[in-house]
Amino acid sequence: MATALHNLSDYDFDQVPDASNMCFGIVVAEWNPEITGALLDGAVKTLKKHGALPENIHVKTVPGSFELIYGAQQMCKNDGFDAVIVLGSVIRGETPHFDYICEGVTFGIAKLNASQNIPVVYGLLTTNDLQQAKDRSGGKLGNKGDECAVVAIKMAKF
Ligand code: RBF
Repeated sequence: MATALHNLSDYDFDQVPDASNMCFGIVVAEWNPEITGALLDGAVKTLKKHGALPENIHVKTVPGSFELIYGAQQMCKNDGFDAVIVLGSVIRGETPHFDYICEGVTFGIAKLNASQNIPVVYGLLTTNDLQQAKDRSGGKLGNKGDECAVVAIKMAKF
């Protein structure tokens, strides 16, 4: 979680394993594209910074965050991947829909982590407004995409 004291893009470079032999799947939601596009840029840039080859980073889009669960599950079936990252942005609206989507995606991704053979990294921004999402997708609190890339490399190594 990003806080005033923790920037999502801050980490110890030397603590991250070499990713040059790793293969990653990324599933990105199309809702709030300004945010999810920035999350994707951060994740890809950080994977490459640690040696991942462009041809070993496979990106697929899904309509909304709720579809991240199915997208990740399909990617887990691909034997070649070492980790899957899901990226989405859910912004609170006037109805309880926000809570249902967030809970559904969180539960779905948690279930995949307990049932699949590779890690699925949870890159879902759940914010009260657009500004909070901007702050966490390359703004003043860093980029959740960077954090997810680092987690994916570490968990792939695990
Ligand atoms: N998907 C997102 O990724 N982010 C959102 O903020 C978001 N808000 C939604 C609000 C409403 C009222 C509805 C009906 C859907 C929303 N979705 C959002 C889409 C959702 O994740 C999913 O794609 C659709 O519900 C179809 O399964």
